[in-house]
Amino acid sequence: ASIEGWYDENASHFSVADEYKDLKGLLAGKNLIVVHFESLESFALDYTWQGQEITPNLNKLIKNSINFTNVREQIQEGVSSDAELMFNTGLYPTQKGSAFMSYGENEYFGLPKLLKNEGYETSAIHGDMAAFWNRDIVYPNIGIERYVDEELFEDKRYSGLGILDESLFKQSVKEIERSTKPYYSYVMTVTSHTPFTIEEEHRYLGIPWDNHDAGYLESIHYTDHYLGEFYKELEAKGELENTALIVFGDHEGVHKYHDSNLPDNEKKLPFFIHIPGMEEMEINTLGGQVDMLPTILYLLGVDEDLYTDKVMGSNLFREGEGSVVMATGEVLGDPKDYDHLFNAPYISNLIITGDYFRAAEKDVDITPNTQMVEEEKNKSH
Ligand code: GP9
Repeated sequence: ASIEGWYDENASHFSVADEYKDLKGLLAGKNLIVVHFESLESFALDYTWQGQEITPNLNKLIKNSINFTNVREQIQEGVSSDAELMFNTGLYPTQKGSAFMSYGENEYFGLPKLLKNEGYETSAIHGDMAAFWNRDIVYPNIGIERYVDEELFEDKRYSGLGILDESLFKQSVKEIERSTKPYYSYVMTVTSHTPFTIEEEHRYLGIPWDNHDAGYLESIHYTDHYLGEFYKELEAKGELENTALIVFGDHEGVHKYHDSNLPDNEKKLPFFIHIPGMEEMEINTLGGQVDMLPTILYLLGVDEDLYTDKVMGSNLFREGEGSVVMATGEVLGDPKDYDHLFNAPYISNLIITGDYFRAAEKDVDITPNTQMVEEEKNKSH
């Protein structure tokens, strides 16, 4: 068995159910704005505090979106950087440490790189130090040409880990306006980062601060509020006419770091693609973060030959109920190709640690994992 063989087997994960065949190319040529939303969990979209929605703006956007409602967290120790890795490269995180930190110089397939080759202007905007998670090294390698880090922000008001998301979104409008169309703009929020100690003046829901979960809910609500302002401003400037807005939660927040009284989240993360004016469509296929990229590539109408030997997930428009391998190695769903899926994070680890896409030798043997597959199957069956 080899990595190439694994990719060949994975081809069936890209075949699309008949009802979704006409969606191919829906995003072709559009500007893409991606909001990587820090610590956003799915339960928060449905949750209310004394009748107030936590995420009224996300909920409104979803009404004109393709909404993937069964996507599970797959990050490892690289946390937010693993979410970026999966979204932009379609690889699973390394099993130890962070791929961004340890393998930042690798040759990567990247959504921004692919779009750049098609004439897109590509940028990332994040209110933190450029070197955090080694982003200043990794970004050029995945095709992000311009990285607007905290140094370049006009309004440098801090909260917690980085610059306030109010400032991030204002800065992002400016960056988007100055970008040549078509563009790919990756906007990364930070205010809803643990430990959720958002200042009183930014707590708009009025949840008593001695409520154990107030910090999480208030900080998510705060970022949602300015995402709503961001959207309005882009709309007013005519920037949304040929644009799709993609939003996803990078990893769990309140359930990851705290004992919480909030509803169980089952490791679900929001992921939706908003196109102004479209009718809401819900896709409930079980999947993970690594499936976001193949799904987007399908919607972009990219020729499959350009990515089926590089990205590792499944197209979420596939037939059937889907399946996912979690960071723990547990497989959810009932895949016909259990071994193939179980092996995926292990294969990805070989790809990243061996800099597979740069290496001339593609015939990498993957047999040592067979024993692990057997052990895991015995545990779960
Ligand atoms: C840091 C931010 C948060 O810049 O992206 O990272 P995390 O601690 O969630 O990995």
